[in-house]
Amino acid sequence: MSAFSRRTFLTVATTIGALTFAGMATAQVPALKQKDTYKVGFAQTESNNPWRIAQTESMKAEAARLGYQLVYTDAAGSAAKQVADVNSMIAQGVDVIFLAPREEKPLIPAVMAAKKAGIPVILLDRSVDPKLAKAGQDYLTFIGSDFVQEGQRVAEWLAKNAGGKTKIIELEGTTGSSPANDRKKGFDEAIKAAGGFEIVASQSGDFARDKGRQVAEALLQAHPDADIIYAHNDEMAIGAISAIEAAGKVPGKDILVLSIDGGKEAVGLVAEGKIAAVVECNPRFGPKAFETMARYAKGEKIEPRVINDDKFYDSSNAKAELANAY
Ligand code: GYE
Repeated sequence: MSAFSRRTFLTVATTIGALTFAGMATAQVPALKQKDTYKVGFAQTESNNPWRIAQTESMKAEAARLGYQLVYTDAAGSAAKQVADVNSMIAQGVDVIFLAPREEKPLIPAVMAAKKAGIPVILLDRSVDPKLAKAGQDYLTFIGSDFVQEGQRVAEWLAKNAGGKTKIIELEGTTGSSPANDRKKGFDEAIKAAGGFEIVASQSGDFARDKGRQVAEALLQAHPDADIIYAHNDEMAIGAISAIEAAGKVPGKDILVLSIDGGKEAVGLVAEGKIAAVVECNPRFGPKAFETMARYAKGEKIEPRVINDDKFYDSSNAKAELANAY
């Protein structure tokens, strides 16, 4: 190669390199313009419990306060419908999509389709598989609670207050959802580290009251010596209380029940002594969701996770906090 052609080769190679890099740079979250008003999508996963209803109300109220048009869909517990809902929002040309992905993997195609269509996605309350889609690249950010920490807080309470009870039935949330995965991880690791406890059974009740009741009933029969039930949400804990009572036992005395969410009914049950403790999972997303969107439109760099603060309820504060619970 002559000196000239080597230089030409190097120039061409550098140009190709720069183009490749530019190509990768466009593989970023689509931009959002600053505008007076927006058409915004909110793809809800289901509406079968007070937590979901509080979240939807918070999103609708904030959109209305800002005067934005909200395209709202409810996937009714079906990941496949939720993917279709997001595709329909893309077709309607929304500016942003707020997505509460029902499960970690099946919603990946929806995230990628929105990105391809140039619409930024903000994940609300549940996340997607971090190996398949990344914050700041495929979607803007995840806004929600630290689920691992929620599980840890339940375990820490038990380590201090279980009073000799040790045999745990765990009622898991929706299989493949990030809160079920992380609430299990946080709890199981912390309870193991605490020592002296045994998880005698762990099964999904799909975050639903009646499923929780059925699963608790079967597991209490299989493990009559179980004296603690840890439910990944209030609904399953309330179902478990029915199962405990149907088995002729007293919740709060024979069996300690603990849960996550902190809705009014559950906080009331803490005040009554039927639930021992609840970690709140804050459902009031509206203000933070729309503020994050506005910060992005202004050109601010958005952190990959925006974490909500959660309260904790037990017999020491449940009565006083009841009025503030959702
Ligand atoms: O705990 C549960 C709901 O994703 C954090 O989903 C949310 C969970 C919440 O259906 O009750």
